[in-house]
Amino acid sequence: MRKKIGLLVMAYGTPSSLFEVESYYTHIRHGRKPSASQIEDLKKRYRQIGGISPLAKITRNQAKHLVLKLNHWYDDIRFNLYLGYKHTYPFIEDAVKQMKDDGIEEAISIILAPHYSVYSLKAYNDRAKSMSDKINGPLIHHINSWYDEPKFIGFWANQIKRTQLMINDLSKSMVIFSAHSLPEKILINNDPYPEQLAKTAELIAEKANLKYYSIGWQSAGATEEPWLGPDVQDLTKELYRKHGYTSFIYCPIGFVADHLEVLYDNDFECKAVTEELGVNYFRPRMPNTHLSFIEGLASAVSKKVREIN
Ligand code: FEC
Repeated sequence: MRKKIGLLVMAYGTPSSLFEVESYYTHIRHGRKPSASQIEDLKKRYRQIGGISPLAKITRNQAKHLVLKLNHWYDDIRFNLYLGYKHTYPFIEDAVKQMKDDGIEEAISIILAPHYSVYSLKAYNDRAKSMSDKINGPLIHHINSWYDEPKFIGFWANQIKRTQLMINDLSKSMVIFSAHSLPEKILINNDPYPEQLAKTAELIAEKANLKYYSIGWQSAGATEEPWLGPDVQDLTKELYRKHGYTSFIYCPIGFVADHLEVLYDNDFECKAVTEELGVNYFRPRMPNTHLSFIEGLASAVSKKVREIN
């Protein structure tokens, strides 16, 4: 008989309609209600990308593809999928409770974001753990990060090579790798986030034979405190001013799906910068449910399976 293991897939979550934007935004801000103009600004961004984010559907499909792949790989384990979101229903806690109700005793968790930070991914794991502690199980084995998974690296390297085919003068092109910015205070305790992003970029660059590339941060919050920089938009202007690049390839490698932060912050805001400079904007497709990416996630899970057996 196959051993039953819970597969807890955790992801950011998105509002299912513009009506939910206020409660979603309030949740992101740890219960502090945003001002009317902040809410309107966020709704405006969702409208700009078509009303709602495609993220919910993509996340569900990513999780389904992952569990199918794992159940295909293993004939002695049966993975049962549970999806829990950080900022919307069903929350991480709901998914842990559901596992318990379904009699799951042991689970592996994976977060649909590659790079670990105390400020971001740790919160997912902490919430899952405190719920399982509260209800006395299941035992959850966390995958903390998977930023160097070869299939994930290969996915991006291939996307870059494909994009380069559309560029006439490659010597005048620049690849910008990026992830969501976080408050600079994360650096005080040697948070691994910037280092992991740099490693992902290095591995992709190596595989795509890139001699030069740049790393930037994007989507910083509108707060008083300093956030990690350089911001991708400033970086674009700076690189253009110094080197006169005529094409920019944006690779938001800290994200794994088409969603607001990519479709608006890259495809609208960064694109506007390139238009202002009169240069070409390229943004390769996101991992979404690409086979190579799903196999990268499955490989991270199988490493955890080996570790716990
Ligand atoms: O498509 C969608 O509807 C959702 C896209 C979305 C993803 C995402 C991923 C990350 N965030 C991270 C950190 C922060 C910090 C703040 C923050 C704020 C927002 C807001 C929206 C939003 N985030 Fe997000 N994030 C997404 C969406 N995020 C909307 C609120 C408006 C705004 O600031 O733009 C600031 C909180 C505060 O103000 O106190 C910090 C990180 C990730 C990548 C890792 C992960 O997926 O968990 C880190 C997708």
